[in-house]
Amino acid sequence: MLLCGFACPGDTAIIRAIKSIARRSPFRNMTTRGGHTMSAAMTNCGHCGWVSDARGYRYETIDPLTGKSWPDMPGMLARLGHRAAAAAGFTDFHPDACLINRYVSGSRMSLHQDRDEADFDQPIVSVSLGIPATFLWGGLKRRDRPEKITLVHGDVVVWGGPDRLRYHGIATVKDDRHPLTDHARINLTFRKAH
Ligand code: MD3
Ligand code: FE
Repeated sequence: MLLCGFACPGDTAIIRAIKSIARRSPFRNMTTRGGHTMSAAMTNCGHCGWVSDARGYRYETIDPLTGKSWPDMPGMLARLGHRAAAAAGFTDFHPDACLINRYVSGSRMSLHQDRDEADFDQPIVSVSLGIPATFLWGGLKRRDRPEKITLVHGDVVVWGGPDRLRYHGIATVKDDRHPLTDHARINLTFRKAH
């Protein structure tokens, strides 16, 4: 379910919270198991955070870059994720992880499934901020031709039920400017990892 502009009220507070998180756990370009560097920079907040390195993908309670726990998920962000899930009919969504992706011109995310979470009955809530991007919404098989959906500042999408394991990605981001994020797109994904 696409909730257009759901995150617009409070957007400046969200950006401020992300800057505070990134001072403690900086954005970094993680590597894949295959040794490729991801073009989107990432950090996390919450009890656990998504990490990728030569050993693969997983959730960790310690940020490997700092050796400390990930920054707490601000109540304001946890409530945003909870409210969006509820608006889409998912009650009792209490995220324990929030992955924060930062894209600039040339960044992309290739088609993948999100399968590192314990319970696929729990939805994922994504919040788009800053410059627009073309979201690629595929099917349950990698070869299914993805639909293109433009996501703009403030859009929130709730992915659950039969769509939870659909392949998805972000097409190469084009340069643009937004008053709150300058040349970047920031995407938050609220997850129940454990
Ligand atoms: C559809 N991020 O972090 S969010 C990711 O915009 C990721 O940064 C993209 O894919 C981004 O894993 C897309 C939207 C999203 C997230 C999870 C999904 C779409 C999804 C899970 C199932 C189906
Ligand atoms: Fe994903």
